[in-house]
Amino acid sequence: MSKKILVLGGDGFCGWPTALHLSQLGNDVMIVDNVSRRRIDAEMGAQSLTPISTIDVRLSSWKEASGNVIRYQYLDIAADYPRFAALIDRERPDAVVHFAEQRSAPFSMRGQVEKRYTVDNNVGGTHNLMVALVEADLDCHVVHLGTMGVYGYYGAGFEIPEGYLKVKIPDDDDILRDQEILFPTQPGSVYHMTKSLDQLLFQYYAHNDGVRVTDLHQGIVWGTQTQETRLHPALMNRFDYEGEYGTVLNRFLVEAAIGHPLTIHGTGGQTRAFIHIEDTVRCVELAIANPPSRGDRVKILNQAAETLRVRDLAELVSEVTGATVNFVPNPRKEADENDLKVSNATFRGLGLHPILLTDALFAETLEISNRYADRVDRSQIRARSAWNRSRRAAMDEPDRATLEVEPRPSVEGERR
Ligand code: NAD
Ligand code: USQ
Repeated sequence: MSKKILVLGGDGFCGWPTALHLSQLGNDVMIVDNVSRRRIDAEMGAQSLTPISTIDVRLSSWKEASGNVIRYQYLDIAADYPRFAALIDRERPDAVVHFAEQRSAPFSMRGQVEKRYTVDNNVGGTHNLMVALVEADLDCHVVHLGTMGVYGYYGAGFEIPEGYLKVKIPDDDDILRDQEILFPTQPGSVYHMTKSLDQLLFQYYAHNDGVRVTDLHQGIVWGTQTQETRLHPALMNRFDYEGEYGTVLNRFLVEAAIGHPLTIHGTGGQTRAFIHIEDTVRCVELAIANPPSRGDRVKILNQAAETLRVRDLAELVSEVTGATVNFVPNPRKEADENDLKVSNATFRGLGLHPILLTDALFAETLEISNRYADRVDRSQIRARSAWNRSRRAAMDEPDRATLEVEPRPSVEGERR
């Protein structure tokens, strides 16, 4: 059944293809975005690897390609509460998909301005959404893009469940009582901390006001194109590769395309969860179709296809492209080596057969990296944000930062 859906942050990397997909399914979609992501690019002197059209051209091209209309509202959901609340009250959407946050961990660690902006923007925007829904007395399903990083990366030693942890707590008589609690968060950056804070806002408003919320704990998204963005050149999705917004696999592919050594932070023993952009879009569709009931606790789903170590990822890219590998001082305060096992039982149960790095779409992402290699600004490759003063000092040591080494020989059974 067709729904009215607001896509907050619908001009971004995940939001744009999601808005197209939801529109293609016959929903009435409105994008709400303040184009802050494009503004940050301009401030950094950076640009998407792929040429992206203005939002007006994107929307007219979508109408031309599909016959469908997506409406657009320019709005800062964190800074302009009165207009945001009025929009919610006027539109009365069935669902709101919330992508509209500052999503780069390195950008959030740049300095005091970026730390404060990230907290104000992300927590403020999420809270404004909750308040606006309650004030409008609207029974609307919120689907929020959270992150795997709220769980932390310090090796739980067991499969991370979907959001909640079953624990036994001794009562006054020392009898063990069963409880289920939010999985304790251990955020690794100011950005990841805002996602942990979002969780508490959702828990509160679901309990107090019956707001229906699904929080998707998503892994690192790779790839560029989806079925819908391939329909017209002006629908092309963005592709970040620079040191702040570029995520690890997309960066490695661009580095390979321009003959730059792959920049492994530290030992490369960090294990992370990954998902292709096509599956992000599909998961949001599945989440909207399977809302919690009013009064239910927040529904938390892990949105990840597979887990890999960073150095295994580098080895994979190196095998395919012949790229050399460079172990650079890690700008981040994070575990050098960690295990990561995550349950994605709910999405699999709903019929998701996730795309894996070994699938054909890896070749498409590599092809896009090569096609637009002449748009790469090499000065934007280096990661600049350091997590603390000692990481900054290690990064600034000139000869370590430029030392090139051969790829580490792979350890049998290490790839996950
Ligand atoms: P993005 O930066 O490309 O898109 C975010 C969009 O939100 C941008 O278009 C930006 O202009 C808009 N926005 C930000 N603040 C806003 C505000 N106050 N008002 C209105 N619009 C605002 O990021 P993305 O990669 O598409 O990520 C989208 C969401 O998914 C984020 O919340 C992110 O934390 C989450 N996520 C992303 C990844 C990933 O690998 N990209 C992985 C896990 C989770
Ligand atoms: N890394 C490298 N070399 C690089 C870039 C990154 O070794 O050139 C390492 C990082 O040190 C880190 C890992 O790769 O250990 C992942 O870094 P990333 O930048 O790809 O991803 P991250 O900062 O975790 O953030 C991204 C998105 C964020 C999302 C998150 C999902 O930017 O919005 O929430 O992935 S997750 O990691 O599962 O929390």
